[in-house]
Amino acid sequence: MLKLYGFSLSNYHNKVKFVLLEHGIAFEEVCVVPISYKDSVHDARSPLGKVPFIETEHGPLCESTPIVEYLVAMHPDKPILPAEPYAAAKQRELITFMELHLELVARELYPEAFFHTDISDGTKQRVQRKLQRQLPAFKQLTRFAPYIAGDTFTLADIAAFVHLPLVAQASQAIYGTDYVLEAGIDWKAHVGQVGTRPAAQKVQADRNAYIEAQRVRQ
Ligand SMILES: N[C@@H](CCC(=O)N[C@@H](CS)C(=O)NCC(=O)O)C(=O)O
Repeated sequence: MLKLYGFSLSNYHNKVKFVLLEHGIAFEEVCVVPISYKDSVHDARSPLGKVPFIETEHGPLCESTPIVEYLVAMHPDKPILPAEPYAAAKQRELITFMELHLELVARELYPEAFFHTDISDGTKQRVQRKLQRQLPAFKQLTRFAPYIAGDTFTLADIAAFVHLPLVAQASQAIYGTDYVLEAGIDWKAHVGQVGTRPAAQKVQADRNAYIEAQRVRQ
């Protein structure tokens, strides 16, 4: 059976986990936290020590995008992505845009926004400029009616569900303004809509349990 390595706080881990749950693909989840993982051994399964990574019948695989693409190819019976090439490419476009131009940018804020570790003013200014330009650009690609690309739930909604709240909460914490909302993206309504799905609820419940366990430990 496929093994998914990562932890329930990780948005990239949760993207893959959501896909697996949503499409009823059997998997075993193995809890691996990046820092302790990096400290332990150099592991060719994920050489940068990032999560998620998977173990398959064919071998290991890291990076959430090729992992999802592998699932698409391995499960042609499951509608993870549309069969029509342009429709599938439009979903990949949204996901790439979110991850490259929003999440990866906002990620520089996370140490201070979420983990009590200061970041420099220079970083804050640089990230602010990018988010204020790139969020309105992203908005132009979306519909949110009610799903990100229209009236149908897609893979891009799974990515939005795990990534957009972090971008929004990080900008709120650092700048006092939710730049996602400011760009006209009602991410809370979207999270509410997607959050009705059993797979989303499982991902969210596991995430909350992880946060609670960390809180108790401190
Ligand atoms: N591009 C990677 C990003 C994965 C990623 O950044 N994962 C975070 C957790 S959300 C991580 O492992 N961080 C630890 C590190 O970068 O050392 C993917 O799509 O899988």
